[in-house]
Amino acid sequence: MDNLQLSWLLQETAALMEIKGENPYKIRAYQNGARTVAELSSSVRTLIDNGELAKVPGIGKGLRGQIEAYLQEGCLPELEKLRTDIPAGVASLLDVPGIGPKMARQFYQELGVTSVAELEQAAQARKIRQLRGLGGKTEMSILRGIERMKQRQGRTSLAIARPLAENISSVLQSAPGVRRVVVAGSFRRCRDTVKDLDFLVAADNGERVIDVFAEMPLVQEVAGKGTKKASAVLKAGLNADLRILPEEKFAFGLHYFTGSKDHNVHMRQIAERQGLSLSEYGLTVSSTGEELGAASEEDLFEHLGLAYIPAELREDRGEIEAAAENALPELITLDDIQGDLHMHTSYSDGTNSIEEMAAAAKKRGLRYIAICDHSKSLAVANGMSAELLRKQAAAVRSVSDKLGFPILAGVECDILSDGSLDYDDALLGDLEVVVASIHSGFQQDEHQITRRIIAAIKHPLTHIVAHPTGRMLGQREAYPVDMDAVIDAAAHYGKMLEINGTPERLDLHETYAAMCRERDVPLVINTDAHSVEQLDFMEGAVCYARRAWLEPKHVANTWSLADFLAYFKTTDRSYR
Ligand code: DGT
Ligand code: CA
Ligand code: CA
Ligand code: ZN
Repeated sequence: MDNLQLSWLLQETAALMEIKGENPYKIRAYQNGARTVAELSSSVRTLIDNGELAKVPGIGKGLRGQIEAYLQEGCLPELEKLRTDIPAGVASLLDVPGIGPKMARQFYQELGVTSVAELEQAAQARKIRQLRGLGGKTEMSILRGIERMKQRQGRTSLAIARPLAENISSVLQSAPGVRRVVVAGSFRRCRDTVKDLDFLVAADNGERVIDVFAEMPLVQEVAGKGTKKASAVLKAGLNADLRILPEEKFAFGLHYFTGSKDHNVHMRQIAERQGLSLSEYGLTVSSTGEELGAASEEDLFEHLGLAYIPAELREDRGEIEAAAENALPELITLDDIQGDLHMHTSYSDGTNSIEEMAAAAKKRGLRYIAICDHSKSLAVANGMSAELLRKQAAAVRSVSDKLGFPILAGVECDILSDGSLDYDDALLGDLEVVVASIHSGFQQDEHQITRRIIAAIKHPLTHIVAHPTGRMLGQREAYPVDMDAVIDAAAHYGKMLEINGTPERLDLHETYAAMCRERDVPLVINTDAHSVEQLDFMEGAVCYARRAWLEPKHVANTWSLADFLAYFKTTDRSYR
C-alpha cells in the first residue's frame, strides 16, 4: 500500500513545486520519482530494508531521504514545507485545462483562490480579466476548461486505475477462502478510462472477504456493505464495487459484470430467440426452468451458438453477429509484438541509458527497438542539440553492434508550429526512423494543427506520427485536429500512425485506430518508455488496440524489422 500512497504524495509535491516556481530539474525528479515508485514491483519499505532502493534508477539521493522520512514519520518533509506556503487545493487548479503553474500561482496570490470552485466564481465575477497579463479571452477559456473538466469528471485513467486494480486484487486474493478474483467491467474490456473498478470474487465465505475489502487502507469510505456485495470510495477518488459469487455461477456473473451493458442487452435478446433466459445468475430454458451450467465464459457462449468473444470486443459493435458466423478477428496479442519504436534515454528526459533500454527490451522478447529521444525545441524535456543527436546515433549503433541486437537510431522530432521539422534534412536523413509529434502550440485552431501534422506526414523523412491527437487523459483534452484528413494523408503518403502506450495517452483513440485499419494505414504500438519499467506499457497498449479490432497485420511492429523498413520504400503499400 505504501507505494501508491507515496506516489501520490510525490506527485502533489511536484505540483506544488511547479506553482512555487522551483527548479525544473527538481520538479522533474519528483515527477519521475512518483512514477517510478508507483511501478516498483516490491514495496519501498522492503527495498529500503535490504538496501536496494539506492539501485533503483530514477530515485536520487535527495528523494531517497524524503522516502525514508516518509516511512518513519508518515509524511514527506518537503511536502509539509510546501503545504505551509501553499494550500493543498491550489494544486488542483492545474487540473483545469489551460492553467499552468504560473497562472495557478497568480490566482492564489492575487485573488486568494484555493480551489476550482473558487476559481469558477472568480471567473464568473469577471475578476480574472482584471489581473495583470490576463484578459477576457483567458477568462472565457478558463470557464470552458472548468466546464470540460466537469464533463469528464468521474472517469479515471489507467495510470491511476491499473495499480489500484492490481493492489486490491492481491489483497482480495489473500483473503481466506478466496478462489478467484477478476476485475470486470470497463477495466476488463480495456477501455482507456474507467468510472469505477468492479471486483468479482469466487469465495465460500463472502462476509470475511467483505471485511477485508472494507478495511483496506486505500479505502476512504465504505458506501454500502452487504453479505454478498460492497461498495467503497477509494482515496484515489474513484469507487470500487465488490461482488461475491459462488464458484458454479462465476462464469455468468463474470460475463454480466464485464459488460458492456449494450453487449449484455443484445446477448439477452439472442438467448430469448433461442427460448433461453440469460442473467447474471445463470442461463435457463424459459419453458422448463432447467438450468444450463457453464464452467467458463466459453461454455456460456457455446450454449448460444457463439464463438468466444474476447472482452475487449464486447461493446455491441457487431461482435455478436461476427461470433455467430465464426468471423471474429484474430486479435493481436502481446506475443505478436516484435519491436518498440519509441522510447527515451537519459540523452533527453529518460532515466536509463541506451544499453539499459536495449537489454531490457531484449529481455522482454523484443527483436528490435528504436531510440527516439526529444528534439532540440523541446527544452522542457531536455531536447537534444543537433550535435548531441549525431553523437547519440553513433552511440546507438555501437551499442547495437555490441549487443548483437538491432537498435534503430531515431528521434522524436517536434513538429514546429509552421509544420516544419526540428532538424535539417541532412541530419534526419542519417537516422533510421523519424517519429514526428507535437508538444507545443496547442492553442492553434483545428485547421492550423491539421495542416501542421499533414505537413509532417508529407515530409519525405518522416516515418511515424506519434500520439497524433495529443490527449492526456485526466489532464488535457486532445487538441482540435481533423483526424479524418490526417489518416487520409497517412494513407496517401505511406506513413504510419502511433498508438502511444503511456496510460495517460493511449493516443490514437480506438475509433481512429479502427479508421486506420479500414483505410490500410498501418499502426505502430509504442510504449514511449522513459524508463526500463515503462517498457511494460506495451501490454496495456496491445489490449487497448484490440478494442479497434486490430490483427497483427494491421500493426507494423508485429512485422519483421526488414518488412517494417521496406514498407517506406515500396510503392505498393497495402499490407493486405
Ligand atoms: P464504467 O462506466 O467505466 O464503470 O463502465 P462499466 O461497463 O464497468 O459499467 P458499470 O461499472 O456501471 O457496470 C459494470 C457492468 O455491469 C456493465 O458493463 C454491464 C453490467 N451492467 C450494469 N448495469 C447494467 C444494466 O442496467 N443492464 C445490463 N444488462 N447490464 C448492466
Ligand atoms: Ca465499472
Ligand atoms: Ca460498477
Ligand atoms: Zn516520446
